[in-house]
Amino acid sequence: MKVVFALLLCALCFLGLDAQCPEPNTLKDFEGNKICARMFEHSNYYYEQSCGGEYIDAYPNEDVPIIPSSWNNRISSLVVNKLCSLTVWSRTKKNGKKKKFSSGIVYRLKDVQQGLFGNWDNDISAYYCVC
Ligand SMILES: [Ca+2]
Repeated sequence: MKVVFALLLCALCFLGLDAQCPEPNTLKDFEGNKICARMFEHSNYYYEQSCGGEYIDAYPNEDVPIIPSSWNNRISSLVVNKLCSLTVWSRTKKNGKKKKFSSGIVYRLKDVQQGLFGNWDNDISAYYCVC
C-alpha cells in the first residue's frame, strides 16, 4: 500500500514538473482578463513539455517595440489567443526580421524558420499583439 501511494505521489510530482502549453482560447491572467499571447522562456523536443519556465503576457493591442531586457532573446515557445495575432521582430524598435503568428500554439520557435538558415528561438526583441 505504501508503495502504491509513493508511486501515485511520484506520478503527481512528474506531472507538476512537466510544462504544458495552454490552449489558445483559455489564455487569461490571474484576474480573468483576456491575454492576447503568452510567451515562454523554454521549449522542449517533447511538445507536451514545451511552454516551460517563466512567461511574459501580451495583452490585447499591446505594442512593445522594446522588450524588457530580461526577456530579450529569451522566448522559446508561445501561444496566441483565439482571433488574435502576434507580430514579432528579431531586433528592438521593430528592426531585423519580422514574423506574424496567428492564433495557435507554437511549441518550438526553433522549428520556425527565420531567413535562410536561422530560426526564431531566443530571438524575439519586440512584439505587437492584436485582438
Ligand atoms: Ca529560451
